[in-house]
Amino acid sequence: MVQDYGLFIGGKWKKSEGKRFETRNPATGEVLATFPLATKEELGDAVHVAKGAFEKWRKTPAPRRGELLLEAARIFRRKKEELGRIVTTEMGKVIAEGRGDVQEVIDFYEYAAGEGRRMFGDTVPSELPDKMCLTVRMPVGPAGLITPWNFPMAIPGWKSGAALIAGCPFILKPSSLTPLCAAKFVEVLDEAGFPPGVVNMLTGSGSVVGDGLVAHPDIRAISFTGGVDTGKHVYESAAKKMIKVGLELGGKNPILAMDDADLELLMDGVMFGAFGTAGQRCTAASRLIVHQKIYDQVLEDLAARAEKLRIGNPIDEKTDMGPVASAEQEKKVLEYIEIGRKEGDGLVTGGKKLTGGAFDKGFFIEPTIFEVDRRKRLALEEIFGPVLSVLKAKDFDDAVSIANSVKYGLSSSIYTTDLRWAFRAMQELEAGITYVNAPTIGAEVQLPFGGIKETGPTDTREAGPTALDEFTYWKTIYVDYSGRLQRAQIDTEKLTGG
Ligand code: UN1
Repeated sequence: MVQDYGLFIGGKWKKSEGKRFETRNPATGEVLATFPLATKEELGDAVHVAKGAFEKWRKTPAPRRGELLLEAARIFRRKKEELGRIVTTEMGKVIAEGRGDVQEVIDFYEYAAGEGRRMFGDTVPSELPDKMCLTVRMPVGPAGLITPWNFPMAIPGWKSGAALIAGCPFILKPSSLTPLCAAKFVEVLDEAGFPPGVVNMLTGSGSVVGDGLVAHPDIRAISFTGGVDTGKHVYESAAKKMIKVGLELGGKNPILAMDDADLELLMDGVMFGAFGTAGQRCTAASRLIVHQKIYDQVLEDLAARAEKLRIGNPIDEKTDMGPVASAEQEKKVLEYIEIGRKEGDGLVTGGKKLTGGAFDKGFFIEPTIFEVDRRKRLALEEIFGPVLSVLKAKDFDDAVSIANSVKYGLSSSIYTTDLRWAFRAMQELEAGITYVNAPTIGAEVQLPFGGIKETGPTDTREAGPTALDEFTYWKTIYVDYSGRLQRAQIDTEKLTGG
């Protein structure tokens, strides 16, 4: 039975006045549930409720907030299989990755809960006697979390875990391709017992809910993961309010393959990095930059490996790659394949939509590999699908210069058995993340995640200890216990005797 969901506001599911939309399985076309397009008034209600809840939530001791995060992590663990299957059914990633999506929430909630007992500030010596100086983190206020469809549990998990432990209630606006995952996500938080108004979820359009959150005076932080154009728009609007903004806007992530690389290891990494999640990760390995000495060998091995991948319904444990997430996504990827053909890129394998039988019901595209010249669009633009561009490099320096020639800077990787290349790559690759002898995907939650250049501003990082920066500001506190007026910068002679 198809369930009709409402909006989650103030700890309750509320009926909406808005029109409804359907969410579907991208492998089968089956309708999974319907959701409302929240109205402007409903957005106002949700922000009002979140603002009210902030007063109590910010005063709840952080270790107590952490206990609720741990409780949520326990429920996510108990429901991991059920939720993992929903991720796969609604978004289309293979079931092992669907489970991984949920695991990433468990990991981060446990990590963030611990932060509730740390959240370290500094104590700093004063220049005056009988005076103490310290810094503490303060929650900024209600936050808007705008999340994509490719990690429909994990990304809401990173953003909400950090907001919650910091003391900020939030309104989650999930992608309209994966509202069911978001609904299941907030159901877990509800079961964990977060106070009413701390957790809220509004489905709807970017123009009403997304823009509405960014512009609302009572929303004090925005965390957005999505495309560059929307990200820039969010950044500009948020700047008008001078609020905190976290942005993660994609990548064109390179794997550098040096002539001394372990080729088996490289092939395993490239297959997982390029075609895992059907290439629909911000961190996907979408460029393979190969040293000329091993280029022909690599190309041959790649085609053989890609052709062996089993494409099909992602719920089947044996499937290696599922569909792309939507008709729109399929159209975009096929357009890029067409651009590759027109620009004269050499098609190594794949390049077609899969049709016939069960494929006709979903959005299946062959794992596709092109030989690409470094100045062509397939070498520079994010595709967000199962399309890998292979580029030939003269040597290490040439490989690095190709790697750094794009507008993005999220993840990067080098395969080499020579320490010198590995360490130089760590220094020279322009990216927020560099892997050595591992693909560009698979970041762990206890480390900062984010990029440089047009991937996003460098002042915020999701995950890791830096996650708190998105939702807190520093307060500096001076405590003078001398019992008299002491003047910094002026009463210096008394101390020096001069
Ligand atoms: C993303 O694609 O936006 O590092 C996030 C990874 C995952 C997260 C990807 N842990 O590939």
